[in-house]
Amino acid sequence: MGCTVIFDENKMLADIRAHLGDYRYNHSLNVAASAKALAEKYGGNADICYAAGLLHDVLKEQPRDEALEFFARNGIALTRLEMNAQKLWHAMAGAVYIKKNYPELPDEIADAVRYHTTGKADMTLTGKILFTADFISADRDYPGVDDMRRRAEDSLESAMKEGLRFTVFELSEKCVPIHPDTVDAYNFILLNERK
Ligand code: DGI
Ligand code: FE
Ligand code: FE
Repeated sequence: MGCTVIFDENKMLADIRAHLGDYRYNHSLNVAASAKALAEKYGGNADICYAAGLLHDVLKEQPRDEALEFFARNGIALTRLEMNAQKLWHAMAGAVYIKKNYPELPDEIADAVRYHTTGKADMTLTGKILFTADFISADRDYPGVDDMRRRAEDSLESAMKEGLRFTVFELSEKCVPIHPDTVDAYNFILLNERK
């Protein structure tokens, strides 16, 4: 009772299966496995991190029109930058979706999903674990993934610092706007580094 998470894995699996193609479905299973392993290593709640991994991209394939309607229906106002950065929508919409459809799950799951793409300053342990798991899951195969996996063995902060540095670098190289939460996440890590 009390501290037990009401955790229906089959409900989540059926839900993401219905929303996602094979590629993104498998990615979600892999992120869930990585998030669980990181939780075990860093003292997080393995069930909560696993659930966050399963659900983190649930609305990644939502069509543009549906996403805009979903925001309007749920009273979510997008900033001008967010309106122009469709890649950020699935994190914002996913968090609202989880709150509505999984009232039995703790709020930190929806919160971790909300910030899994941008990060933010001073994230929860679950948030850091999900953010890192998304970079190192078994399906990831980008130049530098081995370095990210080594960093994740060392500390979540080391992996997040590199992930955020990489994101800021890539976006700025393509002249894509950087969300204030991404900048806040990056600065927070640098300013709180143990020297
Ligand atoms: O959903 P995934 O592909 O698994 O990964 P994700 O949710 O981390 O999304 C990564 C994408 O989000 C990537 O194409 C870059 C984009 N992104 C991340 N931070 C920002 C951003 N896009 C903008 N415009 N601004 C950001 O700060
Ligand atoms: Fe995502
Ligand atoms: Fe993802």
